Amino acid sequence: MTLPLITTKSEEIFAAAQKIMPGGVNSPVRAFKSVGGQPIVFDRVQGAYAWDVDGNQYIDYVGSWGPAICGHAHPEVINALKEALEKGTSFGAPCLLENILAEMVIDAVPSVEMVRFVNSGTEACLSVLRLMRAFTGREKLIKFEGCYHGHGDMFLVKAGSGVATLGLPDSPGVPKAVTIPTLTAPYNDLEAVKQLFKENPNEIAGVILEPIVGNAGFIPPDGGFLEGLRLLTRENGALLVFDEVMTGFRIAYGGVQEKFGVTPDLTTLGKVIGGGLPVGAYGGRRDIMSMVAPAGPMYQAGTLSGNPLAMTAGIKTLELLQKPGTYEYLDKITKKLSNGLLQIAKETGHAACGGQISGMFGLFFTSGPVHNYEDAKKSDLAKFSRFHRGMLERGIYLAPSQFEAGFTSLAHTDEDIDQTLAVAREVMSSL
Ligand code: KE4
Repeated sequence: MTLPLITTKSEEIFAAAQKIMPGGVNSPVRAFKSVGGQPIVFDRVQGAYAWDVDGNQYIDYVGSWGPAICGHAHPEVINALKEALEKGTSFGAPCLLENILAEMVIDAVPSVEMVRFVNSGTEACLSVLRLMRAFTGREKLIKFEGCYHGHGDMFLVKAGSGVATLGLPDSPGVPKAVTIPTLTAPYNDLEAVKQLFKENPNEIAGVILEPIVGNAGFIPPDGGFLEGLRLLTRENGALLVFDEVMTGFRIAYGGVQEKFGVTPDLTTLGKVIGGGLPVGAYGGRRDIMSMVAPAGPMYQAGTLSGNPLAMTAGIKTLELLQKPGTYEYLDKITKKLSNGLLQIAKETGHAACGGQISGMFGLFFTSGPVHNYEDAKKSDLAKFSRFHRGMLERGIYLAPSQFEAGFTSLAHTDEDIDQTLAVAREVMSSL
């Protein structure tokens, strides 16, 4: 990597993109609005690396926001897709591949006895909310400030991710009537949840949360928080929903619910289970899932749901993740990265906190601790932007927002981590 970073072609392509697509992107966070500067236009990815259209190579810690956990374009996934392509791209009819991936998800995720595939995490969360309401006959839901559950109207209340990045706590176009039943509490605050149940007796369908937050930056649950929510929801006849779109098959093969030993009633999934192709899923207790059409009255449908290509990529990805030592490896290299970044921040005089669990990590430029979104917002966002740009110019591609998490993969090597830490030391010394 030579400085200054040459991004001529990225600039040309992104300038043209802004004329024909809102903000030049198909998902807001990609526009680098939160960190500023020229977004990088990707040309190709492989393993732990990405190359932009100007030929610059990066060690990639976004991994398409989670799906690339086995490394980008894993040859076994690509070959499986090539084979599947010969049989067609979409059936719109039942196919064996759906059974296979469904069985794998049911075998892996403690809460899932039955599952429905959809085409995105947003669709999974929209559907699971409708199911929560259908099953309980109640309308209200509790979500947590800074948690992001896709762009469904009822969730865009103090959401995280791109909404937090863009400072749009309530997006225009969301009818007040739709968000009134959405109650919010600070993450890790059981007392606040207890109070909401007290103020809304028998009206709350359920509680939905990221069991480890990735959309307000990386924020793990405090000890007892998940267990407390399990108890509170049971006591109040409400459902507990883990949105594991980001954490599913990343924190452990069975997700946060396996690693932390707390089983929700329903779970949403996405990203990893599609191996990089569009996918989402919601699943849980059989008595609840049996309400979903056509087995039951709760309607939900999708043209490309369960399509053979996404199923194929998901099956192969989960097969790769089943190999012994997978999660130990992810934890080892990500711990080295996270601890290294924190140590370097300390040595170069920057207040910082953060951590990692398995292949998911985060770093805040604040002394912390960060227990919730309010704490996260105390970070030095300007310093994060300078850090992001400095790392980018030296070939390290981090998520372009303080309110995102970082992701490693099985393709990241010790040498990649060493290289990343060496660059981080150079950048932090100059911040
Ligand atoms: P999608 O609709 O983007 O597939 O999934 C929505 C979603 C739901 N739940 C959780 C916990 C999520 O993290 C997401 C999506 N994550 C973001 C990353 N912060 C996707 C990146 C983007 O919006 O471009």
